[in-house]
Amino acid sequence: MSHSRREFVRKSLLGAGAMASATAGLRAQHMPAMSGMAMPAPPAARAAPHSDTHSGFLSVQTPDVPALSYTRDGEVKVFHLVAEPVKQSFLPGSIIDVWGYNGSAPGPTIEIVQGDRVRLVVDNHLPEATSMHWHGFEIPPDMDGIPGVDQDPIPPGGRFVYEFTLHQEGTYFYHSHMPMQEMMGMIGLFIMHPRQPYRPRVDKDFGLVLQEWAILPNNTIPNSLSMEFNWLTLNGKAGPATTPLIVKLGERVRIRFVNLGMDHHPMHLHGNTFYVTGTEAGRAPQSTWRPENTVLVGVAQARDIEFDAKYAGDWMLHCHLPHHMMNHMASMVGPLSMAGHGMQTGKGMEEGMGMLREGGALSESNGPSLGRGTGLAAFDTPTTNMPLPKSAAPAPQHDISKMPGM
Ligand SMILES: [Cu+2]
Repeated sequence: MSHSRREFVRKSLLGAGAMASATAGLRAQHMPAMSGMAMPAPPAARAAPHSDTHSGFLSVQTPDVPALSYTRDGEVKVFHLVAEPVKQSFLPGSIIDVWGYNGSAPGPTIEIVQGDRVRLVVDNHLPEATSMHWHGFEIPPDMDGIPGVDQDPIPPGGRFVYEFTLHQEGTYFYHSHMPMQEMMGMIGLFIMHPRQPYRPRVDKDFGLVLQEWAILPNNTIPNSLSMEFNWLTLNGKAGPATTPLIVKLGERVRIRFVNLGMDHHPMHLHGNTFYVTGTEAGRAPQSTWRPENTVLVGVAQARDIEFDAKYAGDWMLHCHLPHHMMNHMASMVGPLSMAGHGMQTGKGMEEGMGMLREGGALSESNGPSLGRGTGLAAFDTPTTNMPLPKSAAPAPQHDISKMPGM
């Protein structure tokens, strides 16, 4: 291994079983504030790259998700979010129609410093009403964003302006408070930096939003009613299109996970031991830290992990639910589609939710057609979810009747 090769520990974020090798653009932080401007910067300024610090604090990097810059109105930091349809590339060639904010799903990352007063202008460019909830924020109820309780829904073409002072610190997020809009992608990270930096300080700070989607064959629109999901994305990307988190050997690293979907995700890091240092309610007391390598990130939760990058190499980071380790349930596509079963466009709610009408998954009628094949049955199609060398390629079809003992 060359010296330069050893200098870097490369973290590969993967939702599937293949190693990602592409390096990543890392996101940056806010534009310098422009005093006296109450209204948001134009889109070009919002997308502009930033340097590596944020008001003296280390900025959180959210690969593949832009930062949201702000303008100033006196002491108030003014952010502008536009709820709108987004075309999100989960993988090259898989362009999915989702909903998000400012052209991104998840929405752009907001960073503030504990004690800041913020104004959040939310415009609704969706074809239906929406509202914005500030998850876990200790703010007045009329700013909590619950339609029918705290405010009227924001109609299509409408605007609602939220404004409050934030005394908390930690990993938070914003999301639409319409459940089916949550399942269309409407969430974004909201980082509250503490007035005094956490100890020990980290050298790299990353944020990852976990989302899952049910996208039926030949569709580009997620089925938000489905109870079964076939895509897991990290910051809107499925492995191997996820961007590796690049750190130097010896650096202290923080990764902030946020999860909004129908499943909890046990996020597992290879080759390293970490400590859970924070939840969706801020920093955890050091007395509660314990060594782990898998952290369960429940729905609507945030978990911060920290570790010292002591070991050079490409280390996989993935949800350990076996189905969530596959892209698009790739190893099941062949047998399912060959047998003519599985979720299909235009079917009823039960099928869409993975509920079977013709007996259970292990029943005589469904058993052979659901789940993966073994390569032995006549209708099996050898499938794989990664390129393999010829010697490891799936075997050709067997005639099961000619196998020994049959
Ligand atoms: Cu998972």
